[in-house]
Amino acid sequence: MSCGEHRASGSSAPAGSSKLGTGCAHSPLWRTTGRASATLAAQRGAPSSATVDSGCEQRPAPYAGVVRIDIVTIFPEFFGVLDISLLGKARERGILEVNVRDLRDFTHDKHRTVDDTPYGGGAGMVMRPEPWGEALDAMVSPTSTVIFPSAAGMPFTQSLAREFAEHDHLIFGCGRYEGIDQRVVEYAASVTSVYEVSLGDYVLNGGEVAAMAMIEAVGRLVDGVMGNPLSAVEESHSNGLLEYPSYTKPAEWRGREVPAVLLSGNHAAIAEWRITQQLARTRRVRPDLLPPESNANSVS
Ligand code: JB8
Repeated sequence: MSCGEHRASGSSAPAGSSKLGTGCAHSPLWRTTGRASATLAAQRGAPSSATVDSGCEQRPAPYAGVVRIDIVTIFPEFFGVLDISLLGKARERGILEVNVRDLRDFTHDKHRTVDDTPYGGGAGMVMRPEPWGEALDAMVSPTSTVIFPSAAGMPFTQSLAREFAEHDHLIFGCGRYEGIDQRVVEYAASVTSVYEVSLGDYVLNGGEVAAMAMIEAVGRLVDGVMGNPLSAVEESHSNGLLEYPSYTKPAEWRGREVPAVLLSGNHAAIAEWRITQQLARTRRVRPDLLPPESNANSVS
């Protein structure tokens, strides 16, 4: 399963979501910030990347193209860190274009209300659908992918990050309180592909931190975001095993020595040692990543 297939078929979105073929009734507000848009246009005709069959599972070709990211949130200041991170440089160079939009700008009442009490009762407040509808209408197009961080969503994985990195336009809808009125998700899914995605099995106070994590995971897969565009950016999950331990100078530190094999200059032995370390570490802390038969006789 390659990311190219995902993009071509648009079939990877969860059930209930769909792509609008043509004639979107909504006026997309392309943020035509000259330079980034020019880069985007130049990249439009670029062939999509293909999967390279390297024998490893799901080893993708280097990514190409520009990814545009819109973030809708009631805490726009949360995303200021994107300016100072690794991704900040990519933004400056127009490889990534990130726009943060304040949900309250899509309200019309004096108090810029974004929440209301839940139908059916219960604790907390729910985000009203109207501002979300207006926000989506201002930025969504049939080629957009809308992502709602949600504790009730599908797990975010490296393969989902790879897939998102191939999309032209990602919209992150960051909920707060008890979440967003579910009709907003249904509406978005009637316009384009929609994903409700969970960072993991724990509960956050809102979608912002989850969106930030996903943006970092996706951003580093976009060609040119990292210093070396052809480097193996996948690291820990490139072969489905956890990473081997790393060491640097000095060779002895506080009585602890670097494993001798790493100083041997024997590259075959080093490669074998690293794989062995990966397997041992994975069996110890993440046996779920190994095929079932690998765990059949493991004691713990
Ligand atoms: C309100 O735990 B989470 C998460 C929690 C949330 C919202 C989004 C994500 C919105 N609470 O991943």
